Amino acid sequence: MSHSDPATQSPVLATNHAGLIAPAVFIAPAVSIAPAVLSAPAVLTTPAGWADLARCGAAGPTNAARRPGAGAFFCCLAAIGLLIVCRPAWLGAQDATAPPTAATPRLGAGADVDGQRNVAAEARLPSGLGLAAKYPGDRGLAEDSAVILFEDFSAEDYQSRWGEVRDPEGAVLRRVDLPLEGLGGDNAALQVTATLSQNTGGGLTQWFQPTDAVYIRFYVRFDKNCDYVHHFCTLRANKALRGRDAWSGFGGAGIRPQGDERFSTAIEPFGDWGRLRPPGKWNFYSYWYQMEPSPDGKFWGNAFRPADQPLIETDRWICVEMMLKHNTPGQADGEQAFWIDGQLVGHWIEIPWRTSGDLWANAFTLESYVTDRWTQHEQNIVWFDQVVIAKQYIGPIGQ
Ligand SMILES: [Ca+2]
Repeated sequence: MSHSDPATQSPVLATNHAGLIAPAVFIAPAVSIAPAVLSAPAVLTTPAGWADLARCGAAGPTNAARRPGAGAFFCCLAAIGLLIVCRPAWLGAQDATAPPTAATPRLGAGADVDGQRNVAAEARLPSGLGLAAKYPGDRGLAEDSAVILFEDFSAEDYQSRWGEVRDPEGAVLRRVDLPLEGLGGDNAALQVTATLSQNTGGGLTQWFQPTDAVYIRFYVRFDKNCDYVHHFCTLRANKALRGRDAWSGFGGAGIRPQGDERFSTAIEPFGDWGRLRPPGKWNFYSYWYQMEPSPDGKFWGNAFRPADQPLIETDRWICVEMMLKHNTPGQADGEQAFWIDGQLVGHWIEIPWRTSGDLWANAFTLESYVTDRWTQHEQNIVWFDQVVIAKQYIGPIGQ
């Protein structure tokens, strides 16, 4: 569920603090390559880090006064520390949490919690059947030149096709026999079981060769007893496909991104802080360099929610598709959209995702991350299937 509770942060951030594991290779779809990994240092420049530095600087003179002969040295050190902490404009430093100034004019707008800027009704994008309609049961879809990644969980070693697997104690992810009920395809699906007393759920992440407009389609089925879900399926922009920079888009919960560092958007169930029947209604939860601050002054994901949406149904397969179009650096011409069962439900334009043409959405995480304080059920099960990343609108499975 999307919200601004500092007590419940992204699992990825926790992973970062514990020590990053980054993929050393880009793994092409449908090609199994053992994921060689390397450790990357967890060096994060965050406002919290700056605050720590400020506290150290303030302590300097006090300590110096207790050490004859060292006073001048520590005074100089404190002065340098204060300059770094204050970061005056002539140093050229940027404050990651400061709102845009006259020097960095705001492009576009922030959150859209009541769907005022949703242009889905204008039907600027396709809907209904799409690329997948040419491949009944998704058979052969993986070979289409527009497809970047295809995963139907038909292979027992499906995890080898993903760059990162989060499966605590091996108790979360399970390949199960659960047909798509008349939609065709194979019978295998991915079950994600989050157990409150044991884990926060889990999922899969894959890095992929980026494209200007990226479409991601998956089928999801919420168990009838599935409670609120905190975070769901996220598309992230990282500075690179491999090594340490492949993780620049992860973590950073509550922090406004730099425009050349990361942006992200997640399609998630929104439970309205326990007010909607679980799992809630669909919304986007997005981070970008000109996002709006939350009432607590931090930068939690900005929500994009269509008005008048029905509650998400449980106990049936739902076709979810999301699209992100990159902006031209310096212009607010980026977009995002999502479809439910082939119907365009949310579409937002004029989003300035990035400042750099080198930054691309290049990692997708398929997961069910459960931590919300409103979540009461001990076991929360979600199934996923028929995951496709493509350069064009994919649409539901064709018959
Ligand atoms: Ca399948």
